[in-house]
Amino acid sequence: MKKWLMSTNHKNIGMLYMIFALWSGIIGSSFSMVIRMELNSPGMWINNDQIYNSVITSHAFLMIFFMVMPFMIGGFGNFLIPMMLGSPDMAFPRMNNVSFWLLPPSLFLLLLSNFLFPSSGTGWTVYPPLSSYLYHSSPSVDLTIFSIHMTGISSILGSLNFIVTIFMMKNFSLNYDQISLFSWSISVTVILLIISLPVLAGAITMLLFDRNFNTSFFDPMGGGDPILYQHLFWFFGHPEVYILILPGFGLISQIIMNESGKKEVFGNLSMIYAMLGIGFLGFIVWAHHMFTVGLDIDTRAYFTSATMIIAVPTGIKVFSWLATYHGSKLNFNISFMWSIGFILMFTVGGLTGIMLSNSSIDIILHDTYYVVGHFHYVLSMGAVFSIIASFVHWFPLFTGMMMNSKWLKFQFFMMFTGVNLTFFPQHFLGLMGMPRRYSDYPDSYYCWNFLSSVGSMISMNSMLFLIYIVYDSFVSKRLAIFKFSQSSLEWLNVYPPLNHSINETPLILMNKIKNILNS
Ligand code: HAS
Ligand code: CU
Repeated sequence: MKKWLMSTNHKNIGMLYMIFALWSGIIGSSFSMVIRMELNSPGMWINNDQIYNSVITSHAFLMIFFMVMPFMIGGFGNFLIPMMLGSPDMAFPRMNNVSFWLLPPSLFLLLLSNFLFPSSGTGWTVYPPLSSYLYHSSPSVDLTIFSIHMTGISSILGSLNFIVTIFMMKNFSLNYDQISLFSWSISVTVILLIISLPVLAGAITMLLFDRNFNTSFFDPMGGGDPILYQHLFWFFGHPEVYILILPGFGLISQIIMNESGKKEVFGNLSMIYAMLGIGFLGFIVWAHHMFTVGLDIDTRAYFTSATMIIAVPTGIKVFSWLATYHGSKLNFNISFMWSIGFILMFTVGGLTGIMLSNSSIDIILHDTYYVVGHFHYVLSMGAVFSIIASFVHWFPLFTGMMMNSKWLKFQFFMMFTGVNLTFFPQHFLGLMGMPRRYSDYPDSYYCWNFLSSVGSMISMNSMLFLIYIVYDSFVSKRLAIFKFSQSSLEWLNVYPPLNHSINETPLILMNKIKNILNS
């Protein structure tokens, strides 16, 4: 056990990340259920706005930093990328272990911040003056800041590891345009992380100094400026949302390539350029989160136009996925269903993003539930769908087991219904003027809020069902029938044929898969 926890093997570390992300996801979803219970009907159940705001803050931090990022980058990235590149392991295996082990103490600090009063009710943006000492006088915000510092260090170390691995340790027979789209998506993601995270670290350190050491970076009383914090935060924050979705794009590309039976995704090279384009554009649009702070009209015109341009590379990706499926013989299996669900729902979220990018419209919709609807379509139905899609897709490879495919299909439709019922009504609430981050509302918002809460219960139950399906696959010991097409075998195994570090894996049945592969 101890050997496994201290392992430097990329598959063991990938497993640790996935298990960690699963637990954080369970805590994060529990917080979301508290939110939906509070908003189920008018009136206050929690009866304390500070606690309500701390719940939404913890929900966001847990889902972003402790669920989506560890699952996609740490979990799938570690497990799959060395295999896809044909390298024996990550470039810095011991640093890899350190990256992982920075996360549990970081999670601990974040959760600990909830036990102080007032707890951190700042939202994930941690804007001053709300987050300043005056309005959050306990050490809770300091704990949150330390927690973000630690995940930040973890992400930077992980990013350096991936960038060196992908560009220095790929098999020499592969050109850069031949490495898998998932490897490319992780490369772009980690570059975004390396550029944007230090800016966040700077901002929260300045905030820490404002809170504890009498500086006034963000305090007008001492000549500072709270808007400066918003610029620094969103210079990180906008690239961060692409950090959350780009690995998902890569994962979905692998699945679609596999399920279509084609050798490559349609427009493989333009897919790479589209990701690079999204990554670059992501750095020059940050003020679309700040249209209401009093930017002048030219600045708003610039940020509106620049933001809208992102629809072009994203459209290239969406249409290329559809073109890959076009003309292929589809078998409606579970990987296919999740991938189509991803494309449809992510596009809905993307289009509402284009609505919000219009600064004049955003002045009305900013800080309403319309924004919440937007980002849950791209996150809960984009990022999370790509995680679940890949989880069910790669599960046989990871564990050697098969899940019950009929149950999985039912679970997909349950989840699909649940999340849409949860988040589609939130657009209506936003258009009606319901603000985000409030724990109570007038009766006129009751109907859509009630439906949203019902939807959240359906999706929560479907996730519990998925956990049961995983449990069932282990106890019934349904041996994996190898289901990957030749094209994905080439990406995964040909360079060299699965002969690396296989014996160190904790997954007992991996060797059986290896035999099937080599036969
Ligand atoms: Fe976003 C707020 C705009 C993508 C996540 N976003 C958020 C927040 C999060 C988030 C978490 O401009 C809230 C942060 C907070 O706590 O305050 N977002 C966009 C745009 C895109 C976009 C333009 N967002 C994402 C992704 C996310 C994410 C991806 C995470 C995974 N977002 C905004 C804006 C706000 C915002 C405003 C601030 C709102 C406010 O007031 O606070 C784009 O990347 C989306 C591109 C994708 C598509 C769909 C596929 C493209 C096709 C091509 C044809 C489409 C065309 C467009 C030509 C566009 C199919 C035609 C237009 C029509 C409307 C028909
Ligand atoms: Cu943004």
